[in-house]
Formats: sequence, C-alpha cells, structure tokens
Amino acid sequence: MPSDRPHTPLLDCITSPADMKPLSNIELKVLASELRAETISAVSETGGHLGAGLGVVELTVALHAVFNTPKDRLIWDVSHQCYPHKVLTGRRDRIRTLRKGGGLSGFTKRSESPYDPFGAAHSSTSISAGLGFAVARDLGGAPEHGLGDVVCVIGDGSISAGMAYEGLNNAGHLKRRLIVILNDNEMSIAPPVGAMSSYLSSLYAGAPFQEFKAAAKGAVSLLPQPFQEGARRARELVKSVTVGGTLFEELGFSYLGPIDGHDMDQLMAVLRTVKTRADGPVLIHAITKKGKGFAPAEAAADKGHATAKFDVATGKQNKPPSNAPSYTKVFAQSLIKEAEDDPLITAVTAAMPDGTGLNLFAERFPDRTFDVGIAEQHGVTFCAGMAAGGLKPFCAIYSTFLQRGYDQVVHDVALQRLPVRFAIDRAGLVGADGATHAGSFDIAYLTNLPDFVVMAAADEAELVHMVATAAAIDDRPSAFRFPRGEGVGVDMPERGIPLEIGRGRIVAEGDSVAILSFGARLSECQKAAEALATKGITPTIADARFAKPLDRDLILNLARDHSALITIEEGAVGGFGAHVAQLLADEGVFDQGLKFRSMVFPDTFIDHDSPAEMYAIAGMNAPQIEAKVLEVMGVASLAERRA
Ligand SMILES: Cc1ncc(C[n+]2csc(CCOP(=O)(O)OP(=O)(O)O)c2C)c(N)n1
Repeated sequence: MPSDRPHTPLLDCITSPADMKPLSNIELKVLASELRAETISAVSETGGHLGAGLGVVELTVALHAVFNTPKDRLIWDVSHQCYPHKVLTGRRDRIRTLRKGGGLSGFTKRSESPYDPFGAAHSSTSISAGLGFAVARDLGGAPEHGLGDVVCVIGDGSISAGMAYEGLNNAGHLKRRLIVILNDNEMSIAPPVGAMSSYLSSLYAGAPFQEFKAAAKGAVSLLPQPFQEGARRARELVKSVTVGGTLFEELGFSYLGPIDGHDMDQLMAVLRTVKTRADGPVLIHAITKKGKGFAPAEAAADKGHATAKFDVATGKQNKPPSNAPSYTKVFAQSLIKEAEDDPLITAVTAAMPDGTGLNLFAERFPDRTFDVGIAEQHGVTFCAGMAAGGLKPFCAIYSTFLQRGYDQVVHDVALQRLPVRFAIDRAGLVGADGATHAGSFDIAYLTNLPDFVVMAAADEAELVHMVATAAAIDDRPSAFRFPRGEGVGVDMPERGIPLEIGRGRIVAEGDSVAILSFGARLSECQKAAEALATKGITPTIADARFAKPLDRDLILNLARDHSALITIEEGAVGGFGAHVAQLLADEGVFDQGLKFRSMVFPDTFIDHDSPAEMYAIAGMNAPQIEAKVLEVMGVASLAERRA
C-alpha cells in the first residue's frame, strides 16, 4: 500500500461485518476513526460524495456491529452516504474505483453486493422498501441470505419528501417490526427547508446532548432487561422519559432520541436495545454532523456534499479549468435577464438550488425563488397553481428527478394546458452518477403529452434563446432540456430572442444524407461531417430545436431532397426519432423508399463512466455517427464486400 494511505491496522483485519462482532466499544471507536481516514483517502482519489458518508461513519460501524447483515437488511436512503458501508462489506479492495468505469457504483446496488439489499440514488424510498422487506419477512418470503431485521437510514433532507411520509404512515398502520434511523445533520445538499426541518430542530432545541436522558414515551416499552455492555447507558437514555407526543409517535412509531450519532456508546446501547426489544416500528433520531472529521468539508457551505478529487492535507479540489460556461449557469443568467423585464416570472427548485443554478436567481430575486425541498411532485403542482394564478413559473428540475413528478406533469399541468416552463438540466447521460441519474426518458415522456412544447438546446447560445422562448409561451406547457457540463464555446447572444415555435434550422447544406439532430449531439454530428468530408461525403446537418411540435416542412423537405435521413437525440427510444418516423410513415414517405435511421440510447441502463465513454457505449459519438452515415449509404458494406 502506498505510504500516503492512512494507517489502519484494525480496519485491515475486517473483511466482513462478522469480524466486528467481538470488538469492544473502545475498539469500535478506533475502527470508526480508521474508517473515516480511509473514506477521506479514497474519495480524495475518486471524487464523489464525501460529507454524507463522513457523517455516518460511527452509525455505519455501530449498525454492522449490532445487526447481522446481510440477513438483516440495511437500506441507505439516497445511498450517497454508503462509501464507509462499502468499505466494511467486502469492497475495500475496490473502494478506489468508486464511480469510475467498471468500478464500484457511488450508490448501493443490488447487483454489486448482498450487503446492498436495495438500490437507490433518488431519495426517500428507504422506508417504503424497508416496509416491503418487513412484510416479506413476516409472510414467509425467503430470499437468498434469509430475512431478519430491516433498518432504514434516512436523512433529514430526504424525510421531507412525500414518499417518506407515505412510508411512515403505512408502517405505523401495519405495526411490523421495522427500524428507521433518522440521520439528522441539519443539511440536505443545501440547508434544508420547510416546516419539517424546523420541527425536527424543535425536538432538540436548547438541550445539549448530555441532558438527553430521554427518549419518548413509546420507548418505555423498549426498556432493556439488564444486558451486557452499554446497558447502563441505555437505561439512562430511556429513563425519565420527557419528550412524548412526537409526530412520529402519532404515526405509530416508538420514538427514541435524539441521540448523538457520533457517540459510539450511545449508538451501541440504543441499537442493542432496539435489536433486543423492538416489537413494532421504531424511529431512532440521531444527530450527526455532515462532513464530520474532515475540516475542509465541515467548513464548506455544502459540508462537502460532493467533491472533485482533492488534496487530503489542504482539501483543495483538482477541478479541470473550464473553457466554456456551464449550461446550468447560462440557464440561470438567461432566466435572470428575462425576469428583470418580467415581474411575473418565478423559479422553483426541489432542493437543488446550486445544481440548477437557481442560487444565482435567488440572489437577485429572493422573493420569486422557491426551494420546495425534495418534493418534485409538489414542486410541479405548485408551479401549476402559480401558472393558473397568472404567474410565469419556471420549474427547474433535473431530467431524472422530474420522473418523480410525472403524474403531476400530466394531470396538473398538461391536462389543464397550464403554462409551466420546465427547465430540464442534466438531460442525457451524466457520467459518474450513473444510470440512476441519466436523463434518458424526458423526451419520450413529454412529447407524448398533447400541446406540450418540447425543445432541446444544441449549444449554450441556443439555450439562451430557449429560455426566452419559454418565457414567451404563455398558453401551454413548455420544456427545454440541456446537458450536464460545459457548453461548446460558441459566441453568446446578449439577449435571448424567442424562437418560432416548431421551426428547426439547417446548420450545413449537403446532399445524399441528412442528419437531423435534436439537442447537444449537434457538435458530434459536425465532427462526424468533418471526417466524412475527407471521404468526399457531405451530409446535410439540421438542428430540429423542437421535438414537439415537429418542424414538418423541414423534415419532409429533408426527406424529399436526400436518399437517407438519420435522427439523433440524447434520449431513450420513443422520443424525437419516433415522432419523426411517425410523421414520415403517416405522410407515406417510406413508400417512396427513404432510408431512415434513428440514433437513440440502447435499450439498456448504462453504468457509470465518463460521459464520453457512456456516449461511446450508447453509440453516439462522432465516429459512430460517421459509421452510421456510411452504413446507410452502403459504403461500409461495399468496403466490406471488397475486402
Ligand atoms: C428525488 C430526488 N431529488 C433530489 C435528489 C438530489 N439529492 C441527493 S442527496 C440530497 C440531499 C439529501 O439530504 P439528506 O437526506 O439530509 O442527506 P445528507 O446528504 O444530508 O446526509 C438531494 C436533494 C435525489 N437524490 N432524489
């Protein structure tokens, strides 16, 4: 092992959680500190989610020391905090491959390990999934490794989402033995918002930990018999019950806490008590510190939520210099300009102010910015209400997270033809976060909705115009999508000019083959065209701009003037290409012998890798576009036949 790796003699002896069973609390504390050092060291090499994992190091150790995973199911909500868990569950040898192509996923993944009973990355699913496991256990389900206790760990940010309450509500009703740990670090990605956040704080406001002798009334039934290590401490914790009447108890849970989630003695005592005594749903409220034990993370505004590779000594991140503005920033700046002229424009984010760029909008227009918490469903319908009330809401949600608000998009927005503007960031393949975060489906799931206007920006200048276009569309819903990362470095317009709805543009005139691009693959198409030019082939290149409404004239003219037409889009089957094919079929164009190809994502979930490599796997980089042109022209097959 290189010498700059941390010294971890105890951790080196742990090959699986079973090795932790004989350890004393003192040894578990040592193990936690080694695990923390290993996590920091690994993430310094890989980049990724750091703060959340550091905040649950003690909790991770204690859970694996007390429970018998993988038979007992440990379900991490979002699971961005699972790196220490991966280290302890037989994956330490690969921990420095996190988020790299072919390496460990940055989230829990069923196919990766039996210690990951449920995959996640989108938040607030753990309680529902955990309850499913609990019912499966009680009704005789017998999966591999058996089924024992079920422990869900959910953050104070993630418990703000509707789905978490749906799970709590049902769990309280079913009364099955289920353990939920609320990991309360008073942080989401940004500071958490909302009444629930204030409520959680009120549960421990004003009282330092050492005075927390109490858990709530419901915990009395959990009072332990004298048992081994930690018994005295546990009894202290649950005697002189004071808190009583928490929301969680009203929902049918026994509430224990708040406890100090970094105090191994408290954790061990409480977890052992619960393991021994719980006979229904229990909620343990643990207070932790995001970024704990790594000063640069603790000091950061986001508590080290996500980081590039960094220097362990200084915390300085190695971010490659950027050549062009990020799409996110271009979106935010364009929206600010529109909002300066139009006081009715509002903006909504679901717990992602920085990720969506709305932090910039909020600085300029604090009263017109709404962070609704992790609540995409509510966020969409909230926008629908604002639109019905005469405002011009921009709903800024990543493609992947908008999936959660789909019925709201259909039922509350589209069906009522309300002019909500969806700003869809992270469209297409996103890289290290992998399949869970890919923005693959929005073209398909929006273009099939009547009256929706669906746009995709080919570059950052186009994005400026699409923001202006969306601002101008006030009689129906609209959406514009743009990818993660930097633009392509084109000249930027001073102000956006609304585009003509349903009109695309010819980018390069050619003959024989036309490539019709929807979105940011345009630059790859242009690279492919350069390569084809050296072979004497000059394709026409067009930018569709709109997948709905389609530019019928453009498409039919391209079909008329070329022998082959290829569409390309950063999305799954069923989107832009499908609509173009439908139009061509309906118009009888195929009867005339047009050769047609549609380049879409393959029908599979693509694992994490660099975006370029993911696009190579999807077959959508310039060389593959070039190959597709050659194939449709029959050039490749001719060459093959000659060979
Ligand atoms: C449905 C959904 N929306 C948004 C996100 C983006 N996201 C990832 S982690 C996170 C914050 C989670 O906060 P919390 O549960 O308190 O965990 P912490 O990081 O503080 O440990 C958010 C908003 C997500 N994963 N899923």
